[in-house]
Amino acid sequence: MTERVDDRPRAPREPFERTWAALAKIGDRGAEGYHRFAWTPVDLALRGWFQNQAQLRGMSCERDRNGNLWAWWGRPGPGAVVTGSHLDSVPGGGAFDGPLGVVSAFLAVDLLRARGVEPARPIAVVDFADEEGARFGVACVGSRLLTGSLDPEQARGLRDAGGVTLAEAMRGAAADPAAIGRDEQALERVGAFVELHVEQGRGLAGLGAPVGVASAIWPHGRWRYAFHGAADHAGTTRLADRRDPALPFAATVLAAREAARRHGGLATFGRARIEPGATNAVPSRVDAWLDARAPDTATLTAIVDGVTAAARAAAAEHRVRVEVAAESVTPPVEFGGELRDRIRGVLGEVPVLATGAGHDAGVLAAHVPSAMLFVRNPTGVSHSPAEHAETGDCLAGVAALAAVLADLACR
Ligand code: HGY
Ligand code: MN
Ligand code: MN
Ligand code: MN
Repeated sequence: MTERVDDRPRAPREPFERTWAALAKIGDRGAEGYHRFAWTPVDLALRGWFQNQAQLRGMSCERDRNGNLWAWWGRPGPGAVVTGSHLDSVPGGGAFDGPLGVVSAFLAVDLLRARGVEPARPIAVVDFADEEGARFGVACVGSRLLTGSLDPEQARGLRDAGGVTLAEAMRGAAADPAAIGRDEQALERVGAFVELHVEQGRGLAGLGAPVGVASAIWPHGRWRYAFHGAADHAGTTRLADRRDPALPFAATVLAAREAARRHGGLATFGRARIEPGATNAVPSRVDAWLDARAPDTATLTAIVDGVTAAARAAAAEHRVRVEVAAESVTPPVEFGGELRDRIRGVLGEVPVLATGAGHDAGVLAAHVPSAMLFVRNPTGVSHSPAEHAETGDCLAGVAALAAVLADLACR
């Protein structure tokens, strides 16, 4: 595939590498990847990095009632052009998912300033809190609370694996959980939101392009399957006498793969908890979480219904009770309209790609004009320490983002 020449001036390499290096150390467990979870000491270190980046640029920095950080070039006010992403990760995550969007935003500001650009509207760099939902189970907490698409009471009660609630975790970080909820003032300021993100897939690699524009986010969600059986001795309980919840769980994992294959979507059980977790006991309970995604809502529903039917049948077969609950469901997002066309006008003929990955831009899109830029990921691997993007492509992403911000903030 011939490399598509992107003749836009590249961003300088050294500032990118310097900014990146300071951030990359935080929450890095080497071969185990990144562990950056909401309201933990690592999160506070990430927030410290963000505030320092803002300070270095003379940008005012504020934390909104939901824990999102905003760095302002110009007085915060309506019609702002907002860019950024998130700094948290999944357990064992990669370096780029989230941070690339925040680092690129700061460096795009540098590039505009170096060119003497004087925006006619405020520009803000944002770090959305808890996008991955790795600690409390719900994705995009900061942007969902900001837009009023997550109930504050429900959010306060979310618990992590150790039983700590989001409210307790926020208090532990000197944030006030009583204040969380829709933030009209913050939302009114956002004239447009553009999120740059490493592509979580191989679309751009296959097209030989360093940068692309998002067309849509697939509908997707998270469902909890709780299998209730009966604890018993692993060494004395006959097979016929067992009510082992691990068996319907295992059948449901295989059924999810089959449902996704049959309907043309994706289904993953990436997280499960077997209790009491004794090697020599038949478990009493298995909690498992399904992540399902599909090109359209009907297909997503067909997959989840298929998985649920299989779970119920397998539970009945093993005299186990199963409860199924949706934990967060995201409708399809179209990044269409005037903003995407305007961005393509600025960037020229760059590829337009859909994605199955959720993003804060997907949450904001229902409330303010939103768009996404993707940067090539050579292998497409993400949510893994192996996630990667070449520095040259990252610099092309910064240059593209700077061109888009200049167009949106100066016209
Ligand atoms: O799960 C997702 O799709 C996103 O990476 N948070
Ligand atoms: Mn992610
Ligand atoms: Mn992300
Ligand atoms: Mn995301």
